[in-house]
Amino acid sequence: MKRVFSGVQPTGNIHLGNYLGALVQFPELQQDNECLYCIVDEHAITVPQDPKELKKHILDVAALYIAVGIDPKKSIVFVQSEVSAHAELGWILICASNTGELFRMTQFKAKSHGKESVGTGLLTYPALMAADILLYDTDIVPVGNDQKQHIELTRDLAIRVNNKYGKTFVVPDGRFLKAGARIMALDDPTAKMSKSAVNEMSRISLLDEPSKIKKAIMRATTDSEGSVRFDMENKPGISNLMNIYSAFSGKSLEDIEKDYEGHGYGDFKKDLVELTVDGLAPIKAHYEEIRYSDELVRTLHEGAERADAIAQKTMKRVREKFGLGLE
Ligand code: ATP
Ligand code: LTN
Repeated sequence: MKRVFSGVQPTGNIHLGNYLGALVQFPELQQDNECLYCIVDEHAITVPQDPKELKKHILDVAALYIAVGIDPKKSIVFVQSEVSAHAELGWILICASNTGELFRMTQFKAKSHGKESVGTGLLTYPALMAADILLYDTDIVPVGNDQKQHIELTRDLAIRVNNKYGKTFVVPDGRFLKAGARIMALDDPTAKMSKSAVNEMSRISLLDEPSKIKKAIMRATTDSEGSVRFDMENKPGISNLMNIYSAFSGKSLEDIEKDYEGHGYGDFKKDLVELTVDGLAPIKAHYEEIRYSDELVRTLHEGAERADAIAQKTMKRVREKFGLGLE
């Protein structure tokens, strides 16, 4: 059995990018693997957060995890800050990393761009992400494409520590999907769909009403050519919508092109609205049942206990290898 680990930040409404890039992979992996799915609240505070909102968003993400099909009896679902070993190993891996490699991360460059000053956590964040993954001897990390560079750094750190101190960590692999790995903003297909974009019409959140989904898709930026053809470079708008269509329908891009030969964008978009609304409806219905049940918090406590038991074993090994603490 392989070990799987992934995390989502409790920083706002989970959108189609998060879902089709990462979350959609989570339930299918739990059949044949031992999975840990984490709500990474310590990552969220790399930028300022309102404490009340953060607490609420932690439970929102937990409920969505279960609503998309994660079974907390099979997988371990937990909150990062409830297992103190994340922060502990995070520090050790900060010490194992160089400032140069952290300054090179494109996410750091993007988030610090044009700002006079940013929090240090924004720079050291990939070492904490590496700690999340390496703590559990993870083999597979299902994520969106934007995390590729962070997974590479995690691998580099694992290999570096193993070379210096002897075999300490498992070297993990990222798992990226074809259609959903990089969903772009609906109003600007050159930018990643994001929780933080100002324009609500740039994204579809998993809990959006059908009327909002319809509006956002019908208004989505396309081009003047009018043919449903995949060409990310020259036709990024329609290509992005085709990726979403493919992810929800399971159809290949070639089949979608064939199906819409001779049709305009209007027909395609109408069908995409239906596919998206139908695809998200069961998640939304399930979410409402879970979010305010007492069971949810109990599940998270239990998850943290199970995660902590694994993490403590790794930490014992790490302290030993690094020469930390007493004999
Ligand atoms: P955002 O940019 O929307 O604020 P994020 O990337 O900062 O999100 P998370 O919520 O932690 O942070 O992301 C959870 C998962 O969603 C990660 O695996 C990430 O790779 C994936 N993801 C985020 N945005 C997209 C996107 N536009 N397309 C595909 N996958 C995405
Ligand atoms: N960095 C990720 C969230 C994240 C994560 C992880 C993903 C934190 N720790 C461990 C996979 C494994 C993001 O911003 N999307």
